[in-house]
Amino acid sequence: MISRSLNLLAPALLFLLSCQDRVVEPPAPSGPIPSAAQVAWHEMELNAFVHFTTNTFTDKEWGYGDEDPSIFNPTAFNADQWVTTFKDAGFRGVILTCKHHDGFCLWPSKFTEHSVKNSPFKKDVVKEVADACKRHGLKFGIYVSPWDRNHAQYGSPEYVQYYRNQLQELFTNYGPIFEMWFDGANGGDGFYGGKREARKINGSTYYDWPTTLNLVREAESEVIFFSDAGPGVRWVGNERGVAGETNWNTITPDTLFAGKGGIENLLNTGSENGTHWIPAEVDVSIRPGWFYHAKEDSMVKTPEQLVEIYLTSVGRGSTLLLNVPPDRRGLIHENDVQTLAQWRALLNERFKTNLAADAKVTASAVRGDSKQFAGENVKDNNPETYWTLNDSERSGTIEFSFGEQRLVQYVLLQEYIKLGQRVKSFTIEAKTNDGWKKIGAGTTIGYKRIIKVDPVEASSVRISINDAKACPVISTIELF
Ligand code: FUL
Repeated sequence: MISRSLNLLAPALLFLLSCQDRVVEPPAPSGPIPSAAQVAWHEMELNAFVHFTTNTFTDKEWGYGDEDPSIFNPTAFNADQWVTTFKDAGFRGVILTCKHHDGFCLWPSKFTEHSVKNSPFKKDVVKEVADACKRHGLKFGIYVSPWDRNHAQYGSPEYVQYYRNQLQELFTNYGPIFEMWFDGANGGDGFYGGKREARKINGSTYYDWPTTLNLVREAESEVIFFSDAGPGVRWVGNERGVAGETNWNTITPDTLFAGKGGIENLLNTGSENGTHWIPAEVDVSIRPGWFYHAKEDSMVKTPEQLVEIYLTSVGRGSTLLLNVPPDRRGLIHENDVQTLAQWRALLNERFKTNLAADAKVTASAVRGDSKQFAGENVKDNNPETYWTLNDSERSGTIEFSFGEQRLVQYVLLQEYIKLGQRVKSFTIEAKTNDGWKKIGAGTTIGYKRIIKVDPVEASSVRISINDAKACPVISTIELF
């Protein structure tokens, strides 16, 4: 009898022992994965864009490049005021138009006379802003327009050399530079460039981007290149502040290039089976224009509009690049300062109490039944730990019980993107007094997904991952 029980117990004991000893391997990466610099870029979430040049003084959006530098005179210029305004709003970086299409340089470039050095202002705006960013702990990035309406040789190989010289000047003297933004305006096939006359260039070949990027990388190996097509981050396909509801960080860039038209929808959603990790960046202005115009003082977006933009950008796995243009004094206008502060207060208020933090977590399954991959990991504030399943599993549920009724309005989810973007479909349900109710759903998650659910009093919330490219790997879930 005793030996029979022992016979029965032995396998169970052996199983328990082997569970303790067994090392459960983490999932292998699925598809393209981000570089360390791209992960750091995702984590920034909010950056400020600054459009400032002669246009600020001529009331234009696209200068012709024939402006007299004497008009550039921001008499109360204060880069600390810009950067502290941005910092208080929660921005982590600033990208400055060092040169827009008018070709006017905000730094005293030795390669042109069309710059601050010939203005009454004289100061080096790029240095002022880069230094203010350092003082206040924000990263600094640059926008240097390839299209230059001032340069006489625009359209010829000499201009490309000029453009590269300027990049070298900037990367050598103003680093570290976290992101370089080159826009596609007048860069595509069949577009026209030059002062006030038509000058045809073929953007896909003229700029010879690979050579330029290699040059820049010699000075700043980790810099993130923004363009329609990447290679670091891609344009989101519109200037309204809206990333695709389905938003893959992956895309196949083979046939894409800066300035190529007709690819907006593709850029907006990315492709599930894209060959490269090139996430979308959402650039949008706080005002109708990119540059400051006094007539737009009353048209600054409201704090609520900015919350919506936050949800359709950061809340859809993108980074928001919000343009806030300084005025002719060289200051961020009072209306913009106010709306940014109110926006920050709204975000702090709406995402204040994370109900998941104290909830009891139950996962339908856990990879190798190992604690290392348990559901609890999604609420431990450690972005390096996650809940995941066995390799063959594409779906699973995780439930949060509060022990009492709580008002739920937002659900925040994060994938562990270092192992690739995986989730294709998910559903959110809440346990109300009338039983379980579906309160939200979505497709992709990526770095971050925030779903505004139908507000509901619930004692539990259940998130079901319905489908994924590989076993789902979820690093964070928060409920507000
Ligand atoms: C575009 C430019 O033409 C606009 O003036 C602005 O700089 C925007 C962010 O990019 O390509």
